Amino acid sequence: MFCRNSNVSGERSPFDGSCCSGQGVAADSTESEAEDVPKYRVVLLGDSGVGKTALVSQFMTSEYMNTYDASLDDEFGEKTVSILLDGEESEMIFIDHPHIEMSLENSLSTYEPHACVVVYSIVSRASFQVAEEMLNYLWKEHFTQERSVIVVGNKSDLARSRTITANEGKQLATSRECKFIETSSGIQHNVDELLVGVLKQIRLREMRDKKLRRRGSKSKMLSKLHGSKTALSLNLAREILNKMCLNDSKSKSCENLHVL
Ligand SMILES: Nc1nc2c(ncn2[C@@H]2O[C@H](COP(=O)(O)OP(=O)(O)O)[C@@H](O)[C@H]2O)c(=O)[nH]1
Ligand SMILES: [Mg+2]
Repeated sequence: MFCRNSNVSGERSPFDGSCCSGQGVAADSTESEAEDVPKYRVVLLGDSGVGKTALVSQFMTSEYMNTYDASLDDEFGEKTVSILLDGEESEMIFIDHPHIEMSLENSLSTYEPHACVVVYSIVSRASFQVAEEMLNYLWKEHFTQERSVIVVGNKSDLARSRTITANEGKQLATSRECKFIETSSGIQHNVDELLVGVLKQIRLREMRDKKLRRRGSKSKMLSKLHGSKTALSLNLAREILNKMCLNDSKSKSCENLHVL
């Protein structure tokens, strides 16, 4: 339903000059290319007034946006934008409902988002507490472990009224295995970095999950070969693998949105 093919510049077909640009498949490939573009749902969360809507509006002006390829569906609080990053196109659907309109539980079950962006304002302790409660919920529901969650301290331009230090934000994010970034939609600070970071996190996680699944099915094949006692060692191997990934990610900075 979000399919559009309005890349009017027509400059960057990934098949240009490759063996796949043969005329015989041209008509079909346009259609399948459009269908092949992955679509990711991102839910914006956080107290009222922290700047969620302002951030999403800024995303629409990003230099990473595929020109003229954005759709606004304000009635449902959804904005779709096509992003070109590392030569790959992805469609991102930002879901931004007013805080009081939809519960977090409802948002998760309705949209099954690929990522959540939890925003607080660095000048509002109350909004930080709301963010903390939301992160606790996401943690309890295993969302932070299974999907991407980015904690955002917005309004960083209001430095003199700051009540939440960057360290507090980082600590909150790290304790819940999330990424962290401070932004200002007012002066466009780190807004593009956030947009790209969210997409990067989703892609990295997808790649990791694929790898783990592949390894899992390999181990399954091996376990068939080696008989039933391998079931235990398969589980053990999976656990070790998971721990390795988690340790790996913990040792890296929560502020680097380009690694898991
Ligand atoms: N100074 C400053 N004001 C901001 C920033 N982002 C949003 N605002 C203002 O904060 C208010 C609430 O923003 P809005 O996007 O509607 O918040 P939402 O309720 O979370 O969607 C508006 O008056 C915005 O202009 C920011 O980065 N810096
Ligand atoms: Mg809003």
